[in-house]
Amino acid sequence: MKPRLIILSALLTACSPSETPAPSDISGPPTVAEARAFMEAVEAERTELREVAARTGWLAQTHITVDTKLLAGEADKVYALATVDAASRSTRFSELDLDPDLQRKFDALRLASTQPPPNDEALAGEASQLDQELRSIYGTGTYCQGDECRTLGALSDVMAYSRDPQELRDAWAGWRTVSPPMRPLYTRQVELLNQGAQDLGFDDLSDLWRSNYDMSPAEFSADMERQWELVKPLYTALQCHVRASLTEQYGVDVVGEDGTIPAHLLGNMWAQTWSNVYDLVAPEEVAASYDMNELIQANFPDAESMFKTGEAFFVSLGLDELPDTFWERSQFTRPRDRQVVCHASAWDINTNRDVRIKMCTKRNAEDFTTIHHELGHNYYQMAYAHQPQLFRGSANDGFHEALGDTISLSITPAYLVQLGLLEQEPPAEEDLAYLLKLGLDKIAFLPFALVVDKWRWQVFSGELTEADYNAGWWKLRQQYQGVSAPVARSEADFDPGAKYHVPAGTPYARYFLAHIQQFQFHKALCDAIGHDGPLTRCTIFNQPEAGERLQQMMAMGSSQPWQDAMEVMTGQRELDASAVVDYFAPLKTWLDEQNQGRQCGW
Ligand code: X8Z
Ligand code: ZN
Repeated sequence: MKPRLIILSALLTACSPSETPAPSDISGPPTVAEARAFMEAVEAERTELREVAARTGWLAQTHITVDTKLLAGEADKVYALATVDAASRSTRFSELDLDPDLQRKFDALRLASTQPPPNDEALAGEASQLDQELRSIYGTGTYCQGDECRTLGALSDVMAYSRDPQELRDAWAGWRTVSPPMRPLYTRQVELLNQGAQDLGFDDLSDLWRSNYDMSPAEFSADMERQWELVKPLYTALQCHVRASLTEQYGVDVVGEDGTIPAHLLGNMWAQTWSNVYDLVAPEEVAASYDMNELIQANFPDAESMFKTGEAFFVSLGLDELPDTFWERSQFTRPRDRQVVCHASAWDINTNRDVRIKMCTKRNAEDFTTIHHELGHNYYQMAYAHQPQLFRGSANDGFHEALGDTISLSITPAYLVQLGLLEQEPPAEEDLAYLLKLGLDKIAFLPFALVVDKWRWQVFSGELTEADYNAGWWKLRQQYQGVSAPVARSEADFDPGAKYHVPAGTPYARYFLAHIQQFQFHKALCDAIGHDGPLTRCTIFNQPEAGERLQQMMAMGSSQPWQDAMEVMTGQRELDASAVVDYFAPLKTWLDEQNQGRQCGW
């Protein structure tokens, strides 16, 4: 069918009942053959509806208007309703003894929607429009003073480069004026999606989200906590040194004395990655001889050239070039003439290699890394496109997020030399600088990732109610990150909403997993190519053997438990944060020396 006809037919489906057989059509007890036919019909329907939802979603996010939101919401509703409806009808087969492959599809169907609406046309419509509205408030949000309005992009630049605490505080608080209107919408969305999760037999949405890891939700939460305990000493040491350095820079009056770091001083709008304050925390003896931002500025004339270099890395591993349509249809920079959702994302519109990236790329180090992150998504999507519909996904959602980051861990000085960005590899003494810079991003990120979903798990389970949304957020920020609000907060604020993934409804535990998995993957690939010496100096650039391993894992999609995919990649079957601890061991030694005589902790 031509795409135009698919769109028409899918929108018509909005007004007509689903075509898969309803249980009432069927007489007699369920059979395995019937279950198989049911699943085939479900997968066919999902393939079609998903493409329409992806196309309208792309349009709504790259051109936010009343109409695009409406159409995207409608397509999304049809797709989500079809999913929950099929899942509820699939219970007819739950007592059957199905082969593991088919059983896995039925399990996947129940978990397929991370935002499941109630199985009701009107309520599902409401949920989809709320979703569009929340995304749009975030995407179009600006902070205005008089006639001058600043976007998140402009405010983020202040957070990254300004060293004036007053200016930083203003940008920090300014962005958080965007989210309070989300609060009632979010509260209603939680109600609706919890009902949707309950319709599918889960306790609530937290139970559903945590059920997607080939283990029980309780086991998953316990594993997250266990991994956190492993890296906590490393984080505490980093937080302590950074805090002391920031106190030297800004003084006790600004930093305070309770052991936490005010969230506006860390170089990032959410204090989730800290490498932008590298210059403030690195003493002269660990100074780097090059500045990645400057290298990017000097060597890449535009965003597209940064993407080309990213693609070349994947191609050097033996993977395919990106299709022409990628270059024609992607959005690499912020358009001047319309409103878009700037938060970077990678899309697979269909299984016919129509993959795209939507980004408002800036020519800096952070976005160079993000490009590799996003390309990782697209390469993963192309690798599992041949799988049946319900297995078109990563082994678990952390794998998807880890893929491109794993490649980024290979952006070493040696690789920069090969690219011609650096003349020669810096001496071994500079390894510490590299490690500190990376640690400021990767180690600092871990407790932040925990906070975002611990907050939502509490909200979904009812442990945290609307009356305490903001207080609950800051309690977790304080507890895990040792970070505090620089400006008085109250329940008139809705600070979780100022982080993209909350209004967008994207689960966040995946990034916590990814920040561990990528170090496991990096080590395994470096071992596989016979790398000798510190892992900080290993790059898999130009190593097709590493590419083959990645491809083999990606091609599995979600057809097997993630532990199997982990084994293919690493020989291990568990998530293992000791890979992070080992990678950063020299940094930990150095941090402990720096911290001697300091009062650490909060
Ligand atoms: O959202 C993203 C990607 C898209 S999946 C740009 N990331 C998280 C974030 O920005 O908060 C990547 C790392 C964490
Ligand atoms: Zn991602």
